[in-house]
Amino acid sequence: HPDADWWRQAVVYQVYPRTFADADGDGLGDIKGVTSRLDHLQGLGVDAVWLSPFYPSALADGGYDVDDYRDVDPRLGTLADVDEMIHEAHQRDIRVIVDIVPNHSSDRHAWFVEALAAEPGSPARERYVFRDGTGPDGAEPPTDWMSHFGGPAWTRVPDGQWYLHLFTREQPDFNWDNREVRDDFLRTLRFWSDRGVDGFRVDVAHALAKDLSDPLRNLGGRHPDALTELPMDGSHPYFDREEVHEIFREWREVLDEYDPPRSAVAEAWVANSRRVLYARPDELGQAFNFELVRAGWGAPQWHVVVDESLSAAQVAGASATWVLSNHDVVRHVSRYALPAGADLNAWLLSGGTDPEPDLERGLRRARAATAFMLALPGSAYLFQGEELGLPEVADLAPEDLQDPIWERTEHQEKGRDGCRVPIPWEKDGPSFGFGASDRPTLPQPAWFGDLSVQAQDGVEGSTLELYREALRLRRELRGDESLEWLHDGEPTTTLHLRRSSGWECVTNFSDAPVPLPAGEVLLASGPLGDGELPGETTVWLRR
Ligand code: TEU
Repeated sequence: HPDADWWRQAVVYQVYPRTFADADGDGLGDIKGVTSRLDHLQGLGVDAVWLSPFYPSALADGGYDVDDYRDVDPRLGTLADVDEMIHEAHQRDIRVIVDIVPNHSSDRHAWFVEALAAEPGSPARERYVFRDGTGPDGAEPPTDWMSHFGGPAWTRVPDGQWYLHLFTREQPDFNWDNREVRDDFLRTLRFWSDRGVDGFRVDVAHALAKDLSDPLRNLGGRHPDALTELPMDGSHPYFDREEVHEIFREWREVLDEYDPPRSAVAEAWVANSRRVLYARPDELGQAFNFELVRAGWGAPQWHVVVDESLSAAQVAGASATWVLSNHDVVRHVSRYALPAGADLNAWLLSGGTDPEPDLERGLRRARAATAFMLALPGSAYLFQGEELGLPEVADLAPEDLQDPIWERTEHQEKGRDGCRVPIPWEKDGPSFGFGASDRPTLPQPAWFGDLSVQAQDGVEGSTLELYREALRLRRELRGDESLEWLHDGEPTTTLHLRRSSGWECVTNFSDAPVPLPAGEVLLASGPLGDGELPGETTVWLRR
C-alpha cells in the first residue's frame, strides 16, 4: 500500500480532548469540539491527530482510567460523533490516532466490578492481579511495590485480598497472562480500526508483562520511578520484561490485517536501546523518544541525544520519534525559562515564582528547539497549545487541581494540570473561545487571550505562524531518514545538520551571536542579525 509508511516522518498533534475545545458549553472539551477545530489543524499542516482517552471514565487519572474501551464518555460525545470526527479529519488529509490503555482499566470497568464480587481464586479475579497479603492476618501488602503516583501499589478489598495497581487505586492492573484479557484488547484494536482509526498510541507499554509467579518478588526499596536505572536485561518484575514483546507481536498481526496497516507508537519510559525494541517492524513500529525532554538545553547534549536516538532506531529497524511536550510534562517554554537543572516540581509548588522564570528566553529557546526538532528525520509529536508558545500555568490553586498526583503524594508533587489548561482560541470572551462556559474545567489565566489563536493568526513572527511555516516547509523539504552533521568534532554552541534533500538546519544554543552560514534562509525561529545567527535561534537554509 502506498500509504503504509505514512507515519515514519509524520507530524502528529496530540489533543487532550477534555481541554481542547468545548462544543456544548459545559466547560469540558468534547469530540464535537475537536471536529470543530480540525480546520486549525489542517491550517497548521499536521499529518495526524492523536487523541488522549475519550472513553467512559470517572477521570481519576484524566481518562487514563477507562471504564469501557469501546465506547465514548457521554460527557464528551457519542460513537457517532467520533465517526464524524474521523470522517472530517480524513476529508482534510489528517489521520487519527487513538490512545489505548492496556496496563490497567478503571475500577468501574465491568470486569473489575465482577472481580470484586467474585471469590478469591475465581476466573473473574484472574483477569486482574489479586493476591493474599503478608504479615499477621495478611494485613500487609503482598509486596513492597509502590504506585507510580504515591503510596503502595496494592489496595485491600473487603474479603482480605489485595489487588495490584501501578498507578492510582482506581486503575487496577490487568493480568496479561490471561487469554481473555489479550483477546479483549485485540477486539478493541479491531473495533477502532474498523471505524477508520489509522493508528494507536499505547500507554505504559513497558509494564504489561509481569512476573506473577509466586511468591512475588520484592523490589527491596528500588523505586519504580528510577526508570533509567532499570536493569537492562528484562529482570525487573514488571517493567520492560522480555515477554511483553510477544504481546505486541500479536498486536502487529492484527494491525497488519488492515489496508493500510494501522500504525502504533509505544509509550515506554525506558532507556533508548531498550525502548526501540518496542518499535521493531514486527511490533509497534514506533516508540516515543523522551530524550529531548530530559536533555535540557545545550548543543552537546542535543548532539548526543540525536546521534544515540537515530542509531538506536536504526538498529531496531524503527523510525525515530521526537517529543518536546506532552500532557505529562511541564511545557517546554517553561522548562527553558528556568535555570538548568531547576527542580520543576519545587518550582510548581512555589506557584511558578521560585525561581522566577525568564519567559522571554523560554519562548525564544522553545521556538529554536521546535525548529531544530522539526528538521530531524523521523516523526515529531506536538502537544496542543505548543504552537501558541503556551507556557505552563504554574499558579493553579490547590482547589483547582485534578491530577491524582497532588492528593496521592500528600501534596508533595503538584502534578500535571498546568500543561492541560484549556486552549485559548480567542482574545477574549468566555474561556477565550474554548467554549461557551465561563467556568472551564481548569481555570485559564487572564493573560491566556494574548496567546490565543486569534491573537497570533496572520501576525508575522508569531509562534503560530512559525509553526505553520515550518510544517509547510518540512513537507516540501523532507528527504530520506538520513542526517549528516556539518560541524567538526564535538559541538559546543552550535548544531548544524543537513538532510538528504539539501536542507540544512543550524541552531545556536549559546547566548551570543555566531556567523550565519551561507545559503538561502528558508525559516528563522527569531529575528536574524546582519550576517549573524543570534543566540538561541534556529535557521533553516538551502545552498
Ligand atoms: O504515563 C505513564 C507514565 O509513566 C507517566 O506517569 C509518566 O512517567 C509521568 O507522567 C511523567 O511525569 C501514561 C500517561 O501518559 C499518563 O497520563 C497516565 O497517567 C499514566 O500512563 C497512567 O495511565
